[in-house]
Amino acid sequence: MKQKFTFLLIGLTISSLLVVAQMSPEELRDIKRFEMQKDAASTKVLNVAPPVDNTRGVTSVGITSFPYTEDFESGVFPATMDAITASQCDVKPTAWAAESGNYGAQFEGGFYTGWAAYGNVTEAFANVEHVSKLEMIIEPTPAGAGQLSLEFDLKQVYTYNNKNYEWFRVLVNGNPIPDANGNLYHQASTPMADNFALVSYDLSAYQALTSFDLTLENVGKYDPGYSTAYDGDLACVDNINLFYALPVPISDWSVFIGIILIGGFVFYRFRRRELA
Ligand SMILES: [Ca+2]
Repeated sequence: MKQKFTFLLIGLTISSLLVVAQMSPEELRDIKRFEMQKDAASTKVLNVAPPVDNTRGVTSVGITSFPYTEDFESGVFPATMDAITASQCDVKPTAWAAESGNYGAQFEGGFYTGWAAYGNVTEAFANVEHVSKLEMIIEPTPAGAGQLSLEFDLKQVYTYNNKNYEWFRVLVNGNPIPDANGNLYHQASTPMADNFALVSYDLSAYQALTSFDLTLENVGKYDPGYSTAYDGDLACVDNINLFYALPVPISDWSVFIGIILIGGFVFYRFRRRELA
């Protein structure tokens, strides 16, 4: 029994040392500062123990009417969205996450507990403590005219110059789907200087289904209160739009081709006159 306990103690010590070995000197300094702040009952203490809920969202009201838009301006999540958080993360409407208006949805990390070094998206989302989600149930039947599409504005930030501290993706029925550019996940390209960008998803492969789950999912290491030097490991989402995209009508194409032809003709006449 005593021997087992010793092995357990050695195992725990080695795993703690491994976690510490992965951190930058700056990060280690902030851990110390955070502990001191906590002792001094600082106002910057982060959400140490939000409610744990890792189950699929089943309480949200199905989205049946399109276009469906959500700009988070009511300051609370609508009945059509389930916010699901684990122990070291959160997702909530905040002013900081707004692309426009007063609110956007802010996905964030927490404390370093449970975080390891992640080299790819699968490893990162295998984390169980830092993953937060917004889940929707889409009921497209009967399908409208055009291709069911999803768009929203996305901005991400990360801490300690480590872009692998923050990852974001979209899933249908639990499977990651690519955006219009083929990206199965998103990461910021700078720690804090990225702007909001519009991301688009083609959902037409699912529009014949009676219903499907649509999930916006984030995994991030730290929350915004952790370090004064960084904004946190966050994904900010605003202006969600679920709609049926119509193909460009043929009449519009003929106008476009007509402009090119006439433009070419005018240029030809101009050149001829110039050469004459
Ligand atoms: Ca907004």
